[in-house]
Parts: sequence; structure tokens; C-alpha cells
Amino acid sequence: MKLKKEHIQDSNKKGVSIHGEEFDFLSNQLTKHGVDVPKLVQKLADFQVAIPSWALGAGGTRFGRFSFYGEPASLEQKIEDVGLLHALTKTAGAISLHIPWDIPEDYGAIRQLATANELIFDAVNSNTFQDQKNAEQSYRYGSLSNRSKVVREQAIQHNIDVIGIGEKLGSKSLTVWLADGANFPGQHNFQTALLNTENSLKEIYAALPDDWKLFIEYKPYEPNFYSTVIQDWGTSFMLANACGEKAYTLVDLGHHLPNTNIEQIVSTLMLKGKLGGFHFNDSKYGDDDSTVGSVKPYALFLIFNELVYGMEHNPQNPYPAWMIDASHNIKDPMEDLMQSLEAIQEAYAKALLIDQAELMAAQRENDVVLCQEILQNAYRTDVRPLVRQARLLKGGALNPLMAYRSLQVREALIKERGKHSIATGL
Ligand SMILES: [Mn+2]
Repeated sequence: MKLKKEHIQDSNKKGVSIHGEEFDFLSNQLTKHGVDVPKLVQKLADFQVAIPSWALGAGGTRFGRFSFYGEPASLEQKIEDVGLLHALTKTAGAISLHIPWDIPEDYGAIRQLATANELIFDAVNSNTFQDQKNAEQSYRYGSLSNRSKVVREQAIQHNIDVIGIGEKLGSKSLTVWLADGANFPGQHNFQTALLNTENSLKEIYAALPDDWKLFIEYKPYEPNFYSTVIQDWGTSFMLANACGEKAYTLVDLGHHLPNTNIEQIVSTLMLKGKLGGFHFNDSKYGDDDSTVGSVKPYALFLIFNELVYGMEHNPQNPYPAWMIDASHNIKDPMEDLMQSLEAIQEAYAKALLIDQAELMAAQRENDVVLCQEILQNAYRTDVRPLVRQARLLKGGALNPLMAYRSLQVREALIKERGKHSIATGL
């Protein structure tokens, strides 16, 4: 299914005059306070977030899965789903593939389909947290960290194969997330596991094309509950430094222990030029993979404040690769992703409203109260008219979620694919 521009424009008709009034009102107010509104709206319009191929079906649980029906059963259908999201939101202009779940059969046709949907291929993700069909070696006791050289070699080769697949699609980065770790004290020699991982990553790094980046993701626990080899940003940062200048740390919001100050981690990594990628989601307890901004929107805003500051002040840090990494069991995944994209745009817009010069002046004076006021004035501004304006500029929907419902997209997908079509992946 493909949404026609006319359909989206029709769905906008009802709300466009109210939007105009709301946008003009806010725009006048902000202009009076010295905000360059057209520049801000353009930044929002330019901001693109990759959608992972595994977020389009029901998932996020090791217990029962409850399908929302009409899930994409093939890579082609996953690309079409992201295309629909992008047509409505104009914020989802990239797809991130997971290998081996999404190996293309016809690369030319897949690239063409992506282009027709105005999508590019973002980072490719390797998978050594599951045993692959017909694989000779098992990852039961780890992959890149495994005590056995043969197992490590298989895992290294898989990552090199993934780079090859990504090259044929036009990807420019490889994301490595390792489940390696120990479930019980005494199971691992920590130093051996870390050294093996570092040496394996160096071999993968050596196979990286010149214009590629390697993103090393970290996570404190799960599926191993006693220790994880790459458990935190410091370990990832150390490994990225050991590999070289094309290797970076990747921050996933859900991969922290409760109450970790993620904005400070972001700030430190950008100062050191090592924040390569960023995975959005939200959580209450652990790696919950909930909708972005659904639980801790203020934390998301504070993180965006550091991202905006880093993008403006740290030329040593490359422009980060943005991706949503969420997957759960209850909502229509497309509606969930639209809510996430909206939350990301809102947090970004609010962070852009912070008057950095005024904040620095207040910090110099140690005016703690004013510092908080500056942040919260920005946070309390209803920026939704700016986000809508950015979408309108690019031909998207005023309200993507309501357009998705009124255009009966899910119903059409169920009709096209059948009710019990299941997405491949987790
Ligand atoms: Mn992630």
C-alpha cells in the first residue's frame, strides 16, 4: 500500500486553518523573544530518524505475542511500512536492517523500493545473540568474547558479512550489540572476556570500509543477569578508542540502570567526539522498549538539550545516527512509532528553544534558580504548532496519527496481507 499525496492533503484540510492561527500566535511570541522561527522549523523538518525493521511487528516480550494483524512478513513489506510512516510524518526517512532477519534477495530491487519510498539505509545491525540456522558454532557461551577461537571467528565473520550486505544497500555504519556476559559469578574470567571482545572488535574494525563507522552499543544486563561484557558507556568508549577513529559509542536510552544521568553521558561522549549513534525509547524499569517520551519526557528533553549543545559546540563529534529502538506488544506498531517520532520532535524543538547564551550567563552568576527557569520555560512551551509546521512544509500530515486512522491504513494492510501475517524477527 502507498499513500498518495492528495490523500494526505485531503486529511489536512480540516485542521489547516486552526493550525495557521496557532502557529502564527506562537511564532509571534517566540519572535518577540528573539527566536529565529523559520530556522527552527527548518531544523525540525531536516531531522530524520531511522526506523528499525524489527519495530514493525508485535514483540518486546519473551512471553505471548499479540499481533495487531497485517504485519509486514517480508523485507519489501517492512520497507513499505516505513514508507507509510515517512509519508505521514516526513521524519522517518531511513530504515535500519537487522541481519540475518532481513537479508535481501534482489539488492537492486530493494534499493529501488527504498528510493521509491524516499528512504535510505541507515546502520546495519549484526546478530550474535541467537544461534543462526545451520551455524556450526553456538553462541550459548558468548560470541566475540567466547573462550573458543572458532566461535569468535564465526562471530567476527558474521559481522564482516553484515558489512558486505550493508555496502550493497548504501549503508555507512555497522552497529554491534553483544549479549555476551555471564549469568552466574565465577562463570567468566572478566579480563579474558573483555580482551577477547576487544581483539574481535579490532578484526571487524579492520574490515570496515574507509567511509564507514562502527557503533558499539552497551547494556548493563539482560539476557545475562550477573555480568555483561560491554556493560556501560565507559567500556564501550574504551573499546571504541582501542579500535580507532571510525569506532564510536552508541547510546540506547533503555540500556541504563534506573536513574542514570544519561544527559551527562551524552555530553561527555560528544566532548570527546565519540557519540556515534543514538537509540530512542523509554522505560520505567529496564530495557522496556516503550514508546519514546511516554514515561520520562522531561529526561528526554534534558538529553536533547545536551545533544543540541553538542551539535553546536562539538565539531569533533560527527552528526549522530538517530534510530528508534522500541518494540512492544500492545499498540499498533505504526501508531506507536508515530507517537515516538512526535515525542522526539517535541523534545528537540523544546531544546532548540533554550536560550544557551542566557543559560551560560546565569551559570556564570551561579543563579541556580534562573538556570532552572530557563530550562523549564522552554520545556513548558507547547511546541506542537512548530512540529506541525515542519511536517506541512515537507508535505506530511498535520496529525499523522489521525490521518493514519481516517485513511484506514491498518485496515488496508490487513486486507492486502491477510489478518495473520507475522513480522519476522524477535
Ligand atoms: Mn538499541
